[in-house]
Amino acid sequence: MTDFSSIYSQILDAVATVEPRVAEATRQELRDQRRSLKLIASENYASLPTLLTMGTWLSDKYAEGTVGHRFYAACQNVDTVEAVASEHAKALFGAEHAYVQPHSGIDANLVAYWAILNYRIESPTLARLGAATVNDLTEADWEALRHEFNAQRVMGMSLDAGGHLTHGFRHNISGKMFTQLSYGTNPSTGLIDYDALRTAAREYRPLIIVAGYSAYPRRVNFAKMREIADEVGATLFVDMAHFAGLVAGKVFTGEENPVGYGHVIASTTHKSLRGPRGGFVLATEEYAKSVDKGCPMVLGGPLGHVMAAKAVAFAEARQESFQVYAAQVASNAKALADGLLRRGVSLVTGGTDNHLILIDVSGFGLTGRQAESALLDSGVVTNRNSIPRDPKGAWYTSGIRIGTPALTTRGFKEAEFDEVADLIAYVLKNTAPCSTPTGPSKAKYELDWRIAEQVQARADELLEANPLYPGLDLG
Ligand code: DSN
Repeated sequence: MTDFSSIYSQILDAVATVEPRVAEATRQELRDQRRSLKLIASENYASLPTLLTMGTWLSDKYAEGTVGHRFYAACQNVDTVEAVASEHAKALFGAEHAYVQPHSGIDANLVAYWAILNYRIESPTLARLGAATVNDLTEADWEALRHEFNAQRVMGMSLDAGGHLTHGFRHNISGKMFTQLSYGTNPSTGLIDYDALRTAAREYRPLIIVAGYSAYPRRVNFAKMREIADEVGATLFVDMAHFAGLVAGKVFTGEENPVGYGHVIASTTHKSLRGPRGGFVLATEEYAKSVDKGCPMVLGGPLGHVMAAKAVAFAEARQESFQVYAAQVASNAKALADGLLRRGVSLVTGGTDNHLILIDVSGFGLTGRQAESALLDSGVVTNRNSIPRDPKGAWYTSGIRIGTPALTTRGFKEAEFDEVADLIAYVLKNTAPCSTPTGPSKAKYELDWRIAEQVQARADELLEANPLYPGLDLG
């Protein structure tokens, strides 16, 4: 059996000879993660082989280009690693093409956007002008092409409905490079209203429709999204960063599986998919060549060590045990939601059918920021998040987003998540905003320290019964 304790102790001892503060912060991070109920919906715990794969000399190699077509010499080993990662990604998702170079989710989305612009705008323009590459364009043609890029329209889910910054939000480059119209959710059901989306798309005629979310607790019907995209001549781009693990683990099948419906699909590797921090893009054959232009279009040189870790994580996700894990993530989310509802906690859409839950904390008189801090004091790590049409805005918010991927990796099942629901409800019911001369504070709050300690003690019991990296002992 691999002795991870000895491996990591030696690694950290070596680091400490150069910079002890970094070695100590790394040790402390493990202690902290072991001692908290990690409910951040976008986080997980990668396997130790995946983590170890990132710490090698593959990091030292430049390899701009694609497999077998590099702008640097001596890339044979990075070629192997990238080819293996792509092969696993294609097999795992049943995709026609996989590009595993993106360094993060935002990078993956940028690759996707520029691939779509390249395929839909640049290539036809070059063909029309009889040019082989943009280098053959006159200055005037090139100027006109730049205007064409900037004139394109995108429709994505609005941030407060659960969409992501990269889906056209004005403080992200996607909101600056495209004209955009966001779609929301139905005010009474909280669900995506496909009929309203179809009507808006017919009128708006976007080049791209973005499907996907980071804070929507429900599944998406990608067949319907594709039908709408086809009707208006749009490319369907799916951002599956949050739920890639549920796709890989075959929890989302049929019309809920974006593969086969999205022309281009981008994702991170480190959320429900449980890999290293990074991104990747899947595409149909027609978009493949454009996607492969990601580096140097918007990406720096590929990270060989991270692509290697992606290959390991994809290989892990192809094992049957990953399907058991993914099913448990969804079942645990349902148990957590039911437990919260039973204890009088209000949930956006009234529940969940994916891996995440959005709690509306306004009924407790709290902002999301106060709830996030009070829970953190008690050893429960969450993040504040806007709810649809949130009157408190994106800084204070009225919501808390929680998810089950990380604690499911530790072995939590439905019964443990019911206990977690109890802890969350207990903290929220016992937290109150501080008063100020102008009314209740949006940031300051009161929570009896004895309650916080009591919750941490109950959390400790759950955490000790489900250890993180069992057998890894760093002294
Ligand atoms: N930060 C990620 C999340 O928490 O959803 C997405 O950017």
